[in-house]
Amino acid sequence: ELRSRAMSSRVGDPLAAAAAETGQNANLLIVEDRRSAADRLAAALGQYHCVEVENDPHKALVKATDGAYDLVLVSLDLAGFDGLRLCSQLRSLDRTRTLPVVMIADPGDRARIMRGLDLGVHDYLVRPIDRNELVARVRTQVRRRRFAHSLRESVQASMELAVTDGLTGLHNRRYLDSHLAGLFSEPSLRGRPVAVLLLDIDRFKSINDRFGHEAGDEVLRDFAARIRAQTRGVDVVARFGGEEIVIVVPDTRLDGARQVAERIRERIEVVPFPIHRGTSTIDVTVSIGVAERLPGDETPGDLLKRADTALYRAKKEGRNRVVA
Ligand code: GH3
Ligand code: MG
Ligand code: MG
Ligand code: MG
Repeated sequence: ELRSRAMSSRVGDPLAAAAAETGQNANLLIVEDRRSAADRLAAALGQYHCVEVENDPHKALVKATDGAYDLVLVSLDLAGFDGLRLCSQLRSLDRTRTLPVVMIADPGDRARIMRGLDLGVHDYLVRPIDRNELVARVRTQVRRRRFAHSLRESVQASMELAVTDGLTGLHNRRYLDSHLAGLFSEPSLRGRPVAVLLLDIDRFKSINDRFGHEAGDEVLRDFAARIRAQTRGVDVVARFGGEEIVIVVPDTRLDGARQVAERIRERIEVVPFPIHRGTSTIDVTVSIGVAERLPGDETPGDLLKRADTALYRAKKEGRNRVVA
């Protein structure tokens, strides 16, 4: 087996970012069993990339699925093996489906080149290979892949932003609304018990007034974190409004939900909240209204309204309490 690490990884190099832009410094796998041909490819591409040569197509497939490569060059003429089969495998496996593949073919290979392109192979080169063309075609594919990756990452990031509250990191109102809508519209979920807790910090306005809006934000963040810590992964915790949080507790009746609420209420009351970056602490309490879904409920609004009524009673009865 012939290996050549023609260029070491350039992590931390100030040129690395620029290299990413220009489609350089990629990890390439060359599948070619003729040593002189492999050497020529490795020499040309090794100037710009990290190159590895593999002469066994079966091992090449395993390596490619490990995910360490940015592109695979496949010679169609391997001894006793149709390189097109490897291309086809790379295109069909989940882990390599988007991995760029470039075929290396002989002039007589037109039919197989066409079949390869049909399979979705990204590009090809015909022998004798022009060094500059090889470098340019590989660079184009590496750039395309990196662009697709960065696009996907930014789409994921903005999708996450769209359903997350910036201050607390909890789900936002939009996420909550669609989650609740699902609980009322999905046939498999409509018959299941579900409870909601509506939490509202007591006299939060006076916290802002006495200690500043920044301290109010610190309390809100800590409040959210404590609630997250007191709930399970299946519970959906969302910022409902300013200092109000909704918790959706699946497969739970009123009694179970009341216990969850009481545990949270106590957790807020007993442990003081640090403010001004931990230089002092204040006591905070929370009022919680709890409701469970009833057979007559048709919309999330019906359920939330009962939780809101219960919260209103908790406030009226003196705050720092749970009403179900
Ligand atoms: P209670 O609920 O006990 O009746 O009294 P309260 O003072 O908490 O009631 P109210 O709902 O009237 O006040 C909520 C306050 O929360 C008003 C608003 O200025 C403040 N607030 C809303 N969002 C934020 C925020 O993101 N950060 C800070 N610091 N304050 C916020
Ligand atoms: Mg409020
Ligand atoms: Mg209020
Ligand atoms: Mg309040």
